[in-house]
Amino acid sequence: MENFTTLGQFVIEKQQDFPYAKGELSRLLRDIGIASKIISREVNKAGLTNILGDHGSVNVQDEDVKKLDIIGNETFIATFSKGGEVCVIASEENEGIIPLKGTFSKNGKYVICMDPLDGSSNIDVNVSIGTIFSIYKRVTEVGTEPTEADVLQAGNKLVAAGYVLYGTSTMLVFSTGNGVNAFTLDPSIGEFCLSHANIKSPDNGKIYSINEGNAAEFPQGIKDYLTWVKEEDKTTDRPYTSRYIGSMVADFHRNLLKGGVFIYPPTAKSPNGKLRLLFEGIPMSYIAEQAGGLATTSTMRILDVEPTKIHQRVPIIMGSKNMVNKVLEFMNK
Ligand code: AHM
Ligand code: MG
Repeated sequence: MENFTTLGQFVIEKQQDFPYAKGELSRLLRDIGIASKIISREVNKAGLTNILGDHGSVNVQDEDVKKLDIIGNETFIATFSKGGEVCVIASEENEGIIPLKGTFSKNGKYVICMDPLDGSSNIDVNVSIGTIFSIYKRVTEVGTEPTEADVLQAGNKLVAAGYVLYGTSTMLVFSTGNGVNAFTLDPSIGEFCLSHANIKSPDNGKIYSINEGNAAEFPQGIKDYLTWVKEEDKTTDRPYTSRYIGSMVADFHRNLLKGGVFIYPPTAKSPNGKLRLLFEGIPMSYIAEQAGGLATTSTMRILDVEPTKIHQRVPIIMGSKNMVNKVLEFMNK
């Protein structure tokens, strides 16, 4: 028997560490694992849509071909709808909240916020994409209909959060508030197996990830930081290295393991940046902090921002502790 720990085994072993553990959160994480495997399968055959038919067309089996982000959204909603643990979902793909059908919407104790397929502009070119999720306890009474208040919760109320990276391997990374663990999908047995236990992000690094094409519109502090990272200086190991995939999960994951800073700043056109607080900012900040890093808007901790709108945006500076602090030094000059 090979010596590995599957996601299911890990969740059972660690159940006592989970906040509010009564088996429901464990089942919820198992459901996320199942939905991710389905999406992973679909992502792996995405290139074949050109053979089988594009979105909006009919494939050779006479079936409508759906866009992968729609498949991702429907897969997660359907999986949570069967589980019974969730009362309401907010998804980047839907304008408003999605109360689950039947008695679940009244009796489910948990709330999900998710971006089912982030970085979707990368699908067509076979580049890594991801799923991002957050889990909260509901704030409305169990037994009543959930409301928007259930999804508009600050990150400091999170019960768990994480992401799935569909890369060279498929990897599920999550935290329930006791550090960060990563599970890699072994396709030969169809299981997520623990591959990176208790991930700690290096305090220092030399990777910076930002869409520098927008530099003309960045705040002066970010412009100055970008000049600084390119200067030559042996004592601080500069110049730094620029890496930007344009897929937040992939950019974040690389920086988490290697040390780096991910920045999506405000621009003149988008004063709050592009990324969404509920679906991207909060869950990724939670993982960053749980791994020993930092995540800030430049003026406050992202996990302390009180959401007022489902699709609210937030400026983001996140990653290795000392690198984030260095960016802040420039922002506060
Ligand atoms: P999406 O939710 O529409 O996929 O957009 C989010 C993506 C992130 O994955 C990525 O970090 C960012 O958009 C890249 O944006 P840009 O192309 O402006 O650099
Ligand atoms: Mg997104």
